[in-house]
Amino acid sequence: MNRPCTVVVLISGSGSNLQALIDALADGSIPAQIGAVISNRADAYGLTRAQNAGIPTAVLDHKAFEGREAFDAALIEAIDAQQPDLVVLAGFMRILTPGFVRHYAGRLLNIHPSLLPLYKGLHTHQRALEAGDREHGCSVHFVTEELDGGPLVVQAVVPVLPNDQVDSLAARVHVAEHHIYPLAVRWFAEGRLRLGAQGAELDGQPLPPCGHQVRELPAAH
Ligand code: NHR
Ligand code: GAR
Repeated sequence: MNRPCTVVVLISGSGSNLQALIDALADGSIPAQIGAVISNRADAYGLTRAQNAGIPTAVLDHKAFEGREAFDAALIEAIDAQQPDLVVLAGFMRILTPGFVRHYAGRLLNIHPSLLPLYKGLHTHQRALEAGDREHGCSVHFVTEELDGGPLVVQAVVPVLPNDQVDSLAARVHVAEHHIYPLAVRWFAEGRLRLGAQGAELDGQPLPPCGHQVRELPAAH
């Protein structure tokens, strides 16, 4: 068997997407392992989740560095110590420099809480509610220099319900995130997903512009 795919996960907060990856990798059916979890915030609960799973952690506080270039250089050093095949942004809240993004070209994924290209940036649930959208969701994409603009891999669509508030809508999107991020990591680890010259490819075929669409999510229990 080939060497499993080593993944480094970058977080800033709760780490529920990290937990979904930990859980998805637990039974060994996905040929991947998380080599380390790195947070830019010392108080991120995701660090506790990693420690509970026996995964090494590191904290790199961006405020301790003089500018984004210096922070990203230190981040690259910490990540590359793991020799990762894949780097996963899971609620990581710092914009990355072009040099960082180029260094990990084709092996850097993000999950964003909107149906990209709608609502790049922050406060996505509020913006979807204010626009009166009937559907919202989340997107996994390869990270490029264009913020939230890299090639899409998979999107999950969820309904916006009549009485939704930011919290209720965000919770529904989170369930979907926890489904599609492990799916994308599985495809990558199995060697099925790659970034080609024209965009993301699955099994050697170009994915559609909005990526693989998921609408029927397994019922929540
Ligand atoms: N970096 C690049 N170059 N390209 C992308 O597509 C990136 C990225 C870094 C992070 C995640 C992204 C999201 O999914 C992501 C995608 C943070 C901000 C932001 O404004 C925007 C988008 C994303 C993450 N961050 C502020 C900053 O000044 C800080 C905000 C905070 O600390 O709360 O870096 O939404
Ligand atoms: C997720 O909803 C993710 O899509 C979003 O932050 C949340 C992190 O949750 N990412 C961004 O907004 C990136 N700017 P988690 O820490 O529980 O995985």
